[in-house]
Amino acid sequence: MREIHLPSNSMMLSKDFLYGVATSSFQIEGDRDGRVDCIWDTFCQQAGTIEDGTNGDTACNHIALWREDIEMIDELGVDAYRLSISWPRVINPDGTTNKVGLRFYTNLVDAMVNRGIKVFVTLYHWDLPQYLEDNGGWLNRETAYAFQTYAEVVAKTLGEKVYAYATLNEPFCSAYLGYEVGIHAPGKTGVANGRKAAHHLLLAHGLALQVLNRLCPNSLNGVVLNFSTCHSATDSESDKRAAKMADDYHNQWYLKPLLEGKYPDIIHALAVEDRPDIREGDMAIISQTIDYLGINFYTRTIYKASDSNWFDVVPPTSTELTAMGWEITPDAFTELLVDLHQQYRLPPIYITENGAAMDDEMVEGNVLDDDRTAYFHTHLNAVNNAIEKGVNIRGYFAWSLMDNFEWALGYSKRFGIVYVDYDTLQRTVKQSGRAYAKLVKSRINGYISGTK
Ligand code: GCO
Repeated sequence: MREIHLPSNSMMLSKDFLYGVATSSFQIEGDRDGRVDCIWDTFCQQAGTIEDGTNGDTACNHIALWREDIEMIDELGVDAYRLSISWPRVINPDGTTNKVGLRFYTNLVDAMVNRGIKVFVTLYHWDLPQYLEDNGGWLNRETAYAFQTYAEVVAKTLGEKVYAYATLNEPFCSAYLGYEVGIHAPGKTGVANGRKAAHHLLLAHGLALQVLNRLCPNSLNGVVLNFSTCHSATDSESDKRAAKMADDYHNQWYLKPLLEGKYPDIIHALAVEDRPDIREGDMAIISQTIDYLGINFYTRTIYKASDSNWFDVVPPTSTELTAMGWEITPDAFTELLVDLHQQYRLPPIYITENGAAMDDEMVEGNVLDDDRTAYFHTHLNAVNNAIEKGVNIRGYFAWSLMDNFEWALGYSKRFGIVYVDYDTLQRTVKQSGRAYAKLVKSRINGYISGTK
């Protein structure tokens, strides 16, 4: 069996470094009857949106099987579980709260805390209530204020039992994929829409952060961003410039406002009508201090200059790909972390997602996914390399606890360290899950000599 090894002096082998597993509400919960519709329910009903024509009606049926799932998390021995709350399971269209939905999350969090598992709650992992989308969704500034109200309900209910709150997961995906290129819900398109949605999401983050800091000052309150390092296809000046523009447009567009209160300069390259409407005070709300930054990383992206003075994606040339067709690039992970550390005054970092979809096969009750274990091995070592270069990284979450609904790709891609049989919903820990558990359990208490 393949294993995950770190250098013997790695601080990631001490219990000061936190290990967890991550999921999100729409991807695992099911039980559509227990909540109102979200934009993904609507999107799934539209022809041609989801590769395998599936939806989230049942998913992993986690709402029914949550006790078993907690048991499984506990058996893996991880320190923390990162989950998201379904906004449409908590707030009804008339503004009243869904008591059953709220009780579900209270029970879940209590059960975790009782087992000594730290809970990381994400408030928004893309499942916007459809009734808000009907009023414009993230194109409507009011949605940011509705999010603040929802955050208050959650913070009052779960309070400081939650170790860490994240306001948003990957606003890049919500804004760009959902409102600019339309491959995610709600399927809208256009630069103006994408940039407007991004601004309202960032505003929503800031407004929710105010509430979290007021009601849960002892929880860690932050946000989760995804990054793909932007590499240039060639050494030509125009391609290098294109890669830099892509980085500004896709990565820094979210981080710079949060940490420095301004958008990157590429905003000036946009037509005036495509720029977001930034009102007085917005950037101050957006750039309040966060306790931590969650970073999600999967792969790098290669760019070349486009004819229109913009940037184009170049497909990977490497043969080392995951089942998503994503290049396996652990060095780019270290590079990303070190670059961000050099560029910004970063708060403490948690790697809130990292993992790989692979073509898993269940053979006689086992999934021998050495390829996924190898991915974890190289990427955890990449994190260790960044720590050695001075980046303050406190923890790592494997994406994902179990196979689940992979958005526009439906159930066709498996990211789990636990296999889910979608006919029986039976869960089986994969070999990578055992390797991860072994690493987690091998840690020792306290300080490791030789580390900073
Ligand atoms: C994301 C989301 C997850 C995905 C995962 C794999 O990072 O896109 O947080 O919901 O399932 O990233 O694509």
